[in-house]
Amino acid sequence: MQNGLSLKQYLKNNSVDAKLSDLVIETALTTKEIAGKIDRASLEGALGMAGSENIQGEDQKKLDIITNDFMFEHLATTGLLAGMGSEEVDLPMEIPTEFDRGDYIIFFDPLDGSSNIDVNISVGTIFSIIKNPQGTDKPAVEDYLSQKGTEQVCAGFVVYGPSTTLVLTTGNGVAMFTLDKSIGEYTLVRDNVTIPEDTAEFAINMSNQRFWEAPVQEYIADCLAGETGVLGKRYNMRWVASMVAEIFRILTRGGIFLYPVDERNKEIGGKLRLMYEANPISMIIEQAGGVASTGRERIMEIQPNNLHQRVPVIMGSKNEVEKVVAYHQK
Ligand code: P6P
Repeated sequence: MQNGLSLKQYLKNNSVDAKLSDLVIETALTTKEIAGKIDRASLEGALGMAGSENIQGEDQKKLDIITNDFMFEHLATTGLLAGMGSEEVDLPMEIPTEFDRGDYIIFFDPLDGSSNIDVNISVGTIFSIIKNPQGTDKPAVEDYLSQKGTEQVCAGFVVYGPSTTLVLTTGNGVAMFTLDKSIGEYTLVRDNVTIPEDTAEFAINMSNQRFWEAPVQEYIADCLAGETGVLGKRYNMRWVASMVAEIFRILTRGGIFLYPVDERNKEIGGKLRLMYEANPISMIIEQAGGVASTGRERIMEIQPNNLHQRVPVIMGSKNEVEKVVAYHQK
């Protein structure tokens, strides 16, 4: 094990609650199963469409459903959860009566960026863990939504890319673990990850430009104006269309990721979902010294009102995100 701590050792060294540590380890175990399934998908006919839609109205890939089942079926058996919420399932998922319940609720997007899976571009799993607020065996829907993102006890994501890497925070900084497939263990490769406060690299889907609100239109136009523009520097652009890949890059070399609300989706609040995309990623970004905003408010201060609610997302290098917030205040 390349001198890196195992995930279990890391959690112990950081005095993480024993039950929460067990839940993180079981979640990580499920992502190893997902990684193996993705590796073999093209060999097993698991690529392509499932022929169904999720509550988001998105056509589901076979792997969206397969990975969702992996997460639910394994985590339900751990006795560590009181319930789960998934991008792929309309309502909160209860723990089957044959299994014990625990103190936590987990939200997950089992396969983020799945539109990329058939073209062999990085995808990921994102998860957010909160305490079950009432401690009941069967949390009510309100119990899933009563806490803001600031109340998360753990957030993480896995990038299934050239390497399979877990990015994790339990509230004391951000750590990265690469899956050593020769031994099947996540191995610590970076601890106390911090995002450079400045950047000259933005990530946005430029094809939506005509639909954006004025502040984002103005900011991106100023980026494209380069050295002679008001921002006074040349910007580079990236767009992978897989949030976990963009965020991993930003954690590694800085940057700003924007999925703003636009004319087409402003009635529903934006594209990305609060509970299992924006909140967990925001916790990681903030724990790494970055900023995560809607442009008008801190994402983790939003009071949830729906399991699948959507929010605008502008996050990454502190000084750059604060510039974009200033554009919204003009
Ligand atoms: P677009 C993937 O579907 C996702 O939820 C994020 O991972 C990604 O950043 C975004 O949507 C891509 O959206 O409109 O470029 O396909």
